[in-house]
Amino acid sequence: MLTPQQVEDFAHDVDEAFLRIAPIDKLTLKTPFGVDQGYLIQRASMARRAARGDVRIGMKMGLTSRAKMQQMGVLDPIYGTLTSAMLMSDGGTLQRSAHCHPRVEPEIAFLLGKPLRGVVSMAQAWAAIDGVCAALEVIDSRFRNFEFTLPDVVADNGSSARFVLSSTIRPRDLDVSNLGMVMKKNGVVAEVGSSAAVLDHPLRSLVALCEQLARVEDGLHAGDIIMTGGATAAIPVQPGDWVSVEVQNIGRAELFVA
Ligand code: 0L1
Ligand code: MG
Repeated sequence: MLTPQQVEDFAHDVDEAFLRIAPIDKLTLKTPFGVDQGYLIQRASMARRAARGDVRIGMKMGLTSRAKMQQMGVLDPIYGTLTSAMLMSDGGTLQRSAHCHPRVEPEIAFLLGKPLRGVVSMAQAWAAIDGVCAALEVIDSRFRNFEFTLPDVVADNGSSARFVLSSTIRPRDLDVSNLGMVMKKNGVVAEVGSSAAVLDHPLRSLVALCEQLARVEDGLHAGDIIMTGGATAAIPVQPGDWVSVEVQNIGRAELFVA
């Protein structure tokens, strides 16, 4: 169990690594701690960003694919906060030098039209969604070589860095359970997957997020953007790269790396 001072110190360490773009050793090397303590550190480090004017605009889910869960030896996905500074415009430019070692993964994002709290059914979760987008998430661990334990990556806000959304579609009868997803780098197919890779159905990611937030008496707000999790492996990017995602029946989003 960490003391409040240790939580603050770790939040400072991870925030400094973020600000200085200087990866650090995983926090648990210094003092081991559990996932719940990781969320306390996450909360404290995001409070530092909020104090600098960065505004919460939604939540991300991570480790939602079986491949990533097996790799980390976990049964549950993790969550992090999305802020205004992370949102890129579609076709926008990612500055490589502003990140430690960015990787990009294809996702489906939801826009909430209504708040969601507690244990909700898939039907209730779907009814709260106003829009669906194709999305790219840029992940960028603040830990050296992406080496971390589960509590570390939770403390680091799920390696979140930036994200880009396609235009929104609102079809009530869209089935998002098994949509083809193609991520291209420089016009060449880099990864192919299905939305089914996200907990078998991306809506389950939203339901799981509500359950996890309920444990800390938190919930989702109308207007929140929810990134449901990577459908394929994340790919590293370098200056000059151009990455796009196309999601069947939804749309396309892209970013450039400078
Ligand atoms: O969005 C994600 O699934 C990333 C979760 C953290 C693990 C990683 O950095 O690969
Ligand atoms: Mg992701």
